Amino acid sequence: MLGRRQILSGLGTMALAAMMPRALWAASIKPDEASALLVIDVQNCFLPGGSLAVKDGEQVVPVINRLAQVFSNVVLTQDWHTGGHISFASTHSGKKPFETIELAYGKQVLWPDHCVQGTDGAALSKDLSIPHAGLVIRKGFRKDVDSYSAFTEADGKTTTGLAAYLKARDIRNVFLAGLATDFCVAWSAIDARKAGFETYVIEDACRGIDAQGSLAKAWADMTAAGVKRIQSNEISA
Ligand code: VGL
Ligand code: ZN
Repeated sequence: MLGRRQILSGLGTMALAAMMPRALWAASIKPDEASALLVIDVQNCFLPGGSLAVKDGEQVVPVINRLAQVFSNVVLTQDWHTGGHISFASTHSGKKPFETIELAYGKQVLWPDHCVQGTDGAALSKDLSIPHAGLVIRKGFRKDVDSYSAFTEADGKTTTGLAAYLKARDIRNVFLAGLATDFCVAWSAIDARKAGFETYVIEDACRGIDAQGSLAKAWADMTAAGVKRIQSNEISA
């Protein structure tokens, strides 16, 4: 049974919590050896001046650089397409960027040419400062299959090997940041859940493309999959 004193002090804590600025209560997640930060596609093509620039994309870089310092396990991803890739509008006659087509594996949004293997556009941002990152995983490198997800290609079955890598290193918690929230971050987060990881998307460390409501839909899909939506100030060493 709770005594009167405990009930009163409990109420006091609740009242205090209601009054405190959120930032003071927020810092509650401490990444450990079983946690990894996945930095998704912080590449020139998705940054200002790039062929598929995400609005305010450059703003994620300082947030990610700061976050990375509290993770001993960091994986970077790189969208890495062939020339003439199936996801490029220019590959399909009469098609324009942001239109969709039906492929054998389902609906494919068509994009401007981006992240072609070995080009400057495909390079990771030079402003990223994460020298301790242990792995760079490339995806979407087969001409006829896209891969928003860092875990599984768009055919729904070909693995990148990332889940096995993380499990072999006893990682259980995956935190995601990068570009774009509604495509590569969301698909990676949902696949991380499917692979059994506790999964957190750090909202202010991501920016979205938001084509035809895709950002709201992505958050709804992520929430339904059990992905947790957090802010960078909730993470501390
Ligand atoms: C991405 C569209 C096409 C992403 C990659 O990184 O979110 N979006 N390729
Ligand atoms: Zn791509």
